[in-house]
Amino acid sequence: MILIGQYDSPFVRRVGIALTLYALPFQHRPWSVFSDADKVCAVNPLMRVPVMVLPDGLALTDSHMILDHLDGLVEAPLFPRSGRARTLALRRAALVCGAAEKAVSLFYERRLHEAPSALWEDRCKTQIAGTLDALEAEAAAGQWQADRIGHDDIALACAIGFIAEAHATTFDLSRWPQIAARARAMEALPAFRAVRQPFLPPS
Ligand SMILES: N[C@@H](CCC(=O)N[C@@H](CS)C(=O)NCC(=O)O)C(=O)O
Repeated sequence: MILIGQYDSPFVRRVGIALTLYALPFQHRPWSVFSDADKVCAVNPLMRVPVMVLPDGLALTDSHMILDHLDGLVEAPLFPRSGRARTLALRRAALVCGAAEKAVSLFYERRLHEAPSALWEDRCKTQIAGTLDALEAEAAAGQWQADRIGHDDIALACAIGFIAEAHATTFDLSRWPQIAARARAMEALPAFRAVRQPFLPPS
């Protein structure tokens, strides 16, 4: 299997961490969606990462879909296989990844437009902060199990890491102490330390 994309993407990184925790062998091609756009486009017409190229050449896109495929390859998947626990974990992962998507969108708005739209910036900031508020409340209420690491937790660490680096002066993480602490604890683990890359703005 070949994982395409740089680890400063929260979506590529969550797949790389899952592969590492699963001890599944893979090759990594750290292609940029900007400077390597032609190569990314050849495997994904959406020109987005992550892309996972399977041994038969089939290219999967979107971190959720890729993780669903990986979960089918292992005995102990990082999303529960069924039941309420699965629904809750999928829901949390969707919220976390949604916040990460808005954080990427906010970054592109600021970086790629000469005059960023204040309306769009404010909307993204509201969406990100509101989602983190909701997740913080759930963590504070003990609704986020502390004794296991799942895809939702990995997504959280990747999203918080991206927000901290790409939007250091926009968001003060001390507003979300529980989820920030949870992310910090995961970042100390070997798989998270092995699969990381400082944020590189597109040139
Ligand atoms: N929902 C997707 C989001 C992927 C995504 O937004 N990737 C970004 C990099 S962080 C990208 O490829 N952006 C380039 C673009 O959208 O043109 C996933 O979970 O994989």
